[in-house]
Amino acid sequence: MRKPIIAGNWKMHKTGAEAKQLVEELKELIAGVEDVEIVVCPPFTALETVTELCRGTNLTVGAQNMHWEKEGAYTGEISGQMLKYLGCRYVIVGHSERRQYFGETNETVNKKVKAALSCGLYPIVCVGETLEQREAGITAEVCRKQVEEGLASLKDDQVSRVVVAYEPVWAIGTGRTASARDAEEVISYIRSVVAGMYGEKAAGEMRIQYGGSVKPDNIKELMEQPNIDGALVGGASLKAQSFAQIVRFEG
Ligand code: G2H
Repeated sequence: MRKPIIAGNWKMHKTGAEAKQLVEELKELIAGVEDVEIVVCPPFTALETVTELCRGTNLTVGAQNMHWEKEGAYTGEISGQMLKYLGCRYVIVGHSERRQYFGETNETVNKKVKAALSCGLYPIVCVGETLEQREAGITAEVCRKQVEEGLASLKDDQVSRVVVAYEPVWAIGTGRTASARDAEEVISYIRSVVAGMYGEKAAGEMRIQYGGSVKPDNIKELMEQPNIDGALVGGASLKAQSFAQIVRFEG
């Protein structure tokens, strides 16, 4: 059985003080939830505060990006080891905003995924098509390529530690959500691509989330789909109340 995973991607929001307030509110609202893995992904500057506050609770912490090298002359970058040392468990890799604004490619995604796994982090690897690609009928092809290249040449025992987030770019922050049925269709296709790469067992164990304008009023239907194992939540994770409702699959 795959344990559902709901992750909040705070993007470039929340100072340390604001992060503290949000986590303190959230901790109360999600107390006792054990059947869902709950992750918050603050910006780098709030990670230390948040990991401290989450220690010993049912909340785990992820970063939003990392570099693939362990260390070196890479001004402005952060390594997986640094994140691990802070107490992060997850790291988001290849979010569409990083692909769109910061030149992330399937190749750099693959390097980051491997680096994350080798230092004990669990990568949340984002894939998804643009509106133009969807309208051109190439959603499956785009997602297949992102999965095949992004998850290329992993060791067999690493595959089930990867989480994939299917995030159609046209649904991100736009208020437009893919219908639960459309999301399920692409996600089950992604699972079949993973099966082709690493076998049915590994694909069956891998958790695949949906992301893109997830809110309390659409989480229940999304989670009812057999292949959707959770959500990567942006805007609605910035308020404790709405994120807690999503974690509880409550509309
Ligand atoms: C997609 C998502 C979180 P939002 O980027 O990764 O953001 O829920 O605001 O669409």
